[in-house]
Formats: sequence, C-alpha cells, structure tokens
Amino acid sequence: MATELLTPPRKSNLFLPELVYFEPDSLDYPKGKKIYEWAQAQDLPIRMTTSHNRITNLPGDSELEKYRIAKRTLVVGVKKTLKFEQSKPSAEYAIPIATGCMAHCHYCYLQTTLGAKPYIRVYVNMDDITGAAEKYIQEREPEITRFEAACTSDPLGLEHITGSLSDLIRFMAEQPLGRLRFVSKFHHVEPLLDLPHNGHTRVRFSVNADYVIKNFEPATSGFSERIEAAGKMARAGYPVGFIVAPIIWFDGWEEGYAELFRRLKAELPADAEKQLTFELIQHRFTKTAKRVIEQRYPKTKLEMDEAKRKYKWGKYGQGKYVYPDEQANALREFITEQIFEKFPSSSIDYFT
Ligand code: 0TT
Ligand code: SF4
Repeated sequence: MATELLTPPRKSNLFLPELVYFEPDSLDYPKGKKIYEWAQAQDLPIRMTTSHNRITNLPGDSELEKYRIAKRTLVVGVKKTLKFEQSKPSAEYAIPIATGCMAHCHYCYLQTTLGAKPYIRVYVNMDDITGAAEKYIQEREPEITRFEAACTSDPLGLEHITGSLSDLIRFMAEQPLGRLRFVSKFHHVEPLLDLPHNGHTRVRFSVNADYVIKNFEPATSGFSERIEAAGKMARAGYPVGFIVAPIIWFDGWEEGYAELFRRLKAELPADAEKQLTFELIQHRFTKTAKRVIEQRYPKTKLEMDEAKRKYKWGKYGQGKYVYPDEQANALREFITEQIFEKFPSSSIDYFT
C-alpha cells in the first residue's frame, strides 16, 4: 500500500518510472522501505543492484533507446560521500538528494555532468545529509549558508516518490542560519504547501519564452502550470523567484521575452511580487555537450555554432561557448528593463 508520504501517481504528468533498482542497504532506511512498498503497489519491475555503478544491462536496442529508458529508471541508494560541492552563483553549497531527471530539455547540462549515468538516483539517508548540512552551517557562522537542492536534478518532479524536499524544508525551517533553495520546471507543489518552512526555503520556477519551452523542453510542465504553482507557493508564504534560463537568441527574441514578462505579470498573483527574485542565465554549451546533444536530439533547432559564440575559459576542465558580449549585453539589458518595468520592487540576483 502507498503510505502517507507517497502520493500514488494519478493525474497529469506525475513521473512514474518504468524500472526501479534498489541498492540493498537502502532498505535499511525507512525512506528506502517506503519507496520499495510504493514501487510494489505500482506494479513496477524491481531489481536489486549491489551498486548503481554496476547497472550496465539497462534495456534498449540502440544508444538512444538506452538513454530514453535510463531517464525513466529510478535507482534508490545511500549517499556515501557527504562532502558537498560548491554551487556558485545560486548558493554556497549543493545539497545532494537526487541526480538525474525525467524531462528532456535539449540544452540540459546534466547530459554531460552525469556522463554515462542518465538514470535517476535518489538517496534515502536524509539524516546523514542534513547532519552534514548542519556542519557546513556551523563552519560559516554567523553568516547565512544557502543550499541549492536542484544542481543535479529537478527534485520537485520526484517529490511524490521520495518526500525528500519536504524533509529538507522542515529541517531548514529550524536552522536560524540555513537556507534552502531549489528550482523546478514542474508544478506538483501540493505536498509542500502546508509544511512549516519558516520562510527559509526559496522556490524558483524556471520560465522562458514560449519558443524555447515549445522547442527545447519536452516532458516538463507547461508555462501556465508553472506560474500557477508559483502563485500557490507564494500564497503558502514561501519566498518565490524565477530563473530565466537558458536565455536564447532566436529570431523574434525581443517579442518572445517581452511576451514572457507580460504573461508573468498577468498570471502572477499580486502577493507573489513581494520578495520576488530573478536569476538570468544565458545559454552556453561545451564541445562535449554539443556532441552529446546532437546524438540524443538529432533534430534539435538549438543553435550551437562555435563560430557565432565567445569562448570562455573554464577554471577547471573545458571552457564553454557563450554569446559574444554584444549579444549578451543586448539580452541582459532588454530583459532587465522588462523586469523592472513589470516588477519594480523585485531584484535580479545575477546574470551569468
Ligand atoms: O548551463 C547551466 C549553468 O547554469 C551552469 O553554469 C550552472 C548554472 N546555474 C544552474 C545557475 O547559474 N544557477 C542555478 O540555480 C542552477 C539551476 C543550479 C546550479 C548548478 C548552480 O547554481 N551552481 C552550480 O554550480 N550548478 C552546477 O553546475 C551543477 C552542475 O554540476 C554544474 C553544471 O555546470
Ligand atoms: Fe535538465 Fe532541468 Fe530539463 Fe530536467 S528539467 S532535463 S534537470 S534542464
């Protein structure tokens, strides 16, 4: 039977995996057991694996099919490394609760950062994870420490299965110097609305011009659903923001982005405007990403022409291609103006 934690997937596009793996030690934790019972109740094929690294025999006849199936495969495990990665510019640290995502955004950086492991991993040892977060908070006292929960996944899209965002929200509510943030392209916020959050969790919805959503973001929630969810979270007292990413230069981009802010203004309840923040991220790609994207989404209209871009050296690893200064400035200036015209009391956290 499904438990109170685990809402059975009923309506809309709630994610239902096609295959679920468990690492045996995950079943020593209540969350592992609950997910196991949920998978049984959903009649999903269940397999055991000693380690996610050994999942080599995923079904699929071609590389492309294997990739698509992997994105619908859930691996339930225990997070062993409790050293958190940095997460500039959005937060001090990335807090690990999941990696991988069921959506198919063509530009997604997880295609390269997760390498050959596009399946979805979720972790069940939440007490270890929040324990580590407490130590990071103490190290920075009396400064506030922010944790980003959406660096390697879209955690809201998995919440009906894991309940892990709810765990983090409750935990952070009690941390005077800890803050949580996450970003999503999904709208299933119901489980979060009644939680005690103490204003310590900022939710951001990823939004974009219609052209970008329609062409590059398959298997995500629609624009209106995301805005409605933002309104619900604002009314539940959460600080709310928007990430406009990736900002793309396309024919008609000015009208496309102007329309985005018109719709945001029209659909967002007035009370959501308090504490509103924007994060602006221009499209970028690496050479590796381009190669992978062309294999996985061969018909994509995503422009990835190195000759039209500016090369930005990476501190570690390979550099990335961003827009040349003239285009980047035009995008930044236009979008900044739109934001201050429509939401004069909001703030822009960064443009990157
Ligand atoms: O194209 C993706 C770019 O978006 C990355 O450079 C990070 C950036 N980003 C993503 C961001 O500026 N703000 C965010 O809130 C993100 C949604 C989350 C994020 C991810 C972050 O803020 N900082 C990060 O360091 N990341 C990590 O970047 C996750 C992943 O390992 C890496 C990808 O370059
Ligand atoms: Fe990647 Fe976010 Fe799209 Fe998921 S929703 S595929 S994490 S860009």
